[in-house]
Amino acid sequence: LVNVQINGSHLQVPQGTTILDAAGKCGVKIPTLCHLNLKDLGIVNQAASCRVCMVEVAGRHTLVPSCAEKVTEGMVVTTDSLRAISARRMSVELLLSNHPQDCLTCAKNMDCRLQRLAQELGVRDIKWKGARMNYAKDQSSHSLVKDPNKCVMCRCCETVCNDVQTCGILSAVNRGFDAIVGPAFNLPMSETSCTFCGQCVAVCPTAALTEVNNSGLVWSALSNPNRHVVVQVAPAIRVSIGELFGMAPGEVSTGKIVAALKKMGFKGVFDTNFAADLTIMEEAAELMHRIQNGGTLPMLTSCCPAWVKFFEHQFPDLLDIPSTCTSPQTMFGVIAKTYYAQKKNIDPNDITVVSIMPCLAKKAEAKREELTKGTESYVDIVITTREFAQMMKEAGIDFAGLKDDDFDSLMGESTGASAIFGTTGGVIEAAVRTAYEWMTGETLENVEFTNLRGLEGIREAAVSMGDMELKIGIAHELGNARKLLEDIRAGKSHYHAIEIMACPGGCIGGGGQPYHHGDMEVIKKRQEALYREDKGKKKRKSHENQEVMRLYKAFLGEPNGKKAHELLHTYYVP
Ligand code: HC1
Ligand code: SF4
Repeated sequence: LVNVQINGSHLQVPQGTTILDAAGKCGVKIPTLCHLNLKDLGIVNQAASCRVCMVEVAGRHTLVPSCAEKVTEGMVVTTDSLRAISARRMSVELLLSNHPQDCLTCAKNMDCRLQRLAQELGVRDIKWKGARMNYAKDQSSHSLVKDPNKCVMCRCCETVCNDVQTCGILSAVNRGFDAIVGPAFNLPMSETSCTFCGQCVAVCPTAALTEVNNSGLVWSALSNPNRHVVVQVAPAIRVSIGELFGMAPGEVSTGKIVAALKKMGFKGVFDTNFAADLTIMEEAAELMHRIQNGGTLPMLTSCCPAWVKFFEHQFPDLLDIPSTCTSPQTMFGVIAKTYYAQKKNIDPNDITVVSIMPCLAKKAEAKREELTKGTESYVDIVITTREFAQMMKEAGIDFAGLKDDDFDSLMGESTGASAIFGTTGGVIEAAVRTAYEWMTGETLENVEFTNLRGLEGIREAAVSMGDMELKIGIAHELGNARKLLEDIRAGKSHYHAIEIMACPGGCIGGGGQPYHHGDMEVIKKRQEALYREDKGKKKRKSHENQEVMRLYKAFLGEPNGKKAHELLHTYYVP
């Protein structure tokens, strides 16, 4: 242990602790901008570029960045001297001198760490008025917008993209005054191997990286009397949206979401969980078929669109191993424009399907050529949790005060199996519940496969199914997925089935969720809420979903059968 003194407080901390972390231990908050510590992953953004966390160390002539400087025995640190505070304020002023001043209309207004710092440090005037960067915005993708003029070179996005996701899309480009973080050669994002996972957006402190905002499209569809606008809500939204209305992380607000959507004028308010149960019917059937007929194993889940992009870009030689099932989002869109349209006697061309997703990659998924029919999509508009919350604020909806309402029927019923889709390990647990009963012919009494749960990046478990031991692998975050894929490529994988989700914790940590700033405690709370939701359901296996069973009987035929294949399965493109 090392003895240090911070603002007069004496404390002992382990060797190797930074001044910033030591200060935190004695309740001294040092402001930061570029600091990002993904503790659970052991990944820290090492940039130390913003110079906001400068402090005084006795005996040193210059101030030091507290995020990068480690404590030493007997160190005496002052964080609140006039000199330290002035230096900090000057760093922020310098950043602001080259930053667009459109805070009032900025996508990150009230959610921007630079803005908050300026406010906390009492910056009222910017002494330097100089040249400004003048880059064009990159709006080439369906998922994210990159505005280099708002880049503060904190490198958080680069750390997440390279070290966590191993995608290597973002790095420092250009020099000196023109330096920004972006793709090599400043290529448009749509021309890179970006997966659109949105984790760079999740950690960007400013509006240099934001989502493509589709809320205006939803408002116009809703106000068009000729459109029959229906909406689906992803599993992960219900355990996070409350955070944007002052509720605690992990409060479940399914009923309030439904009530809000009905107030907003949607003609049908449905549940992606219904489609998740449908996905399990197809995926469990496909897994059984592969096992019983010597098909390609392991089978990989295919519901996460960033993961799909990742394997298409990085492992084009393995395109036959993912399940051919489309995602629940897509399955919902397909069923809405076929079965639902027929049942309700509505021309599918008059239906607009809106999705509320925790994910930026879902926006791109909806536009994939093979998932659209002709020029029309099955899913027309995708908005994130954040956009949905913003829309409710625009509409003056008092979310926290809403009375619970129920999803509409035909595509509104769901089981506990689908509730857990939103967390890492949930999709494979849901698939196992159904595959177990189908393969053994026995009733599964204990549906909770706790050995599949947790938040470790890579997990494995074996589940006995009659004579067979089903070996399962699970990974979340793309860097972990890469490891499992490399084993498969090298012929070293022993799994029958693997679940992969691109974001930390699965969809609960998606790029469209309330900003979690890398705090896994928030993600843990959202995860616990999903397991509570599952526990509270009477039906906890996807094949017990009566609306799904009726859909097969009246329209689809057999799971994994001809019609189901035509409508609910896809292919992958290198
Ligand atoms: Fe997900 Fe999925 S769970 S991908 O994480 O399979 O986005 O929530 O909607 O489609 O159901 C996301 C969440 C979501 C799909 C489902
Ligand atoms: Fe990298 Fe994901 Fe951001 Fe694309 S969306 S640049 S893959 S972190």
